[in-house]
Amino acid sequence: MPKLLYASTSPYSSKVRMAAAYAGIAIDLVPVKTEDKPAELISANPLGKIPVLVLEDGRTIHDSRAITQHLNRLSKNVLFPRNPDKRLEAEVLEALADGICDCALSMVYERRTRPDAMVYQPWLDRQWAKITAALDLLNANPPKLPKKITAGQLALRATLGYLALRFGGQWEKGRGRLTRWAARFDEKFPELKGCVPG
Ligand SMILES: N[C@@H](CCC(=O)N[C@@H](CS)C(=O)NCC(=O)O)C(=O)O
Repeated sequence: MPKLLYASTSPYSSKVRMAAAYAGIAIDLVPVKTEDKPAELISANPLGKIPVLVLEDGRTIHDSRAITQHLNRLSKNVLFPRNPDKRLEAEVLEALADGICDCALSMVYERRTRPDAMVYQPWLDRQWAKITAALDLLNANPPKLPKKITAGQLALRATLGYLALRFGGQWEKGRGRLTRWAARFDEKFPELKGCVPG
């Protein structure tokens, strides 16, 4: 069985776990602490980032978007529609959701890795402005939640879970459509709730 090097708080790992579950692909979960730079992780991904999918034949796949594409091929297009326009829409939604996480993670690392006096507020503000703009766009036009969803919706659920975990109370105000979207997602796909960052 393929192994996923992951962390329960990692939004990209969360997306991939949801994608595997949604596509009905069994994976072994191997928790990893990136700060310890474990040899298994570094040999699988020299960037030392998770998630990484380790295939049975020893090949390794990163990053999370390469993994969702791989899972899509394995599942014969359960994660991305065949129709080119719809597929593009799903890929862009995944990229936007991941992009929000890139900004959020950059803020978390700025605070976590620098001494307090060296935390650079303009950098935090710049990242927060990007997150705000993306959330406003999504709140104005939340993606549909039909029975058959794509990796785009999975990515967005993972992202909102990460924001709730690290920025709880800071992003929800005025974004009721998006918070309701997450609640509706959990009602429709209760089997994926355990994959939300936490
Ligand atoms: N673009 C990558 C981002 C992966 C990423 O940044 N993962 C974080 C955890 S959420 C990580 O491994 N951080 C450790 C580090 O940067 O050293 C993806 O989509 O997989």
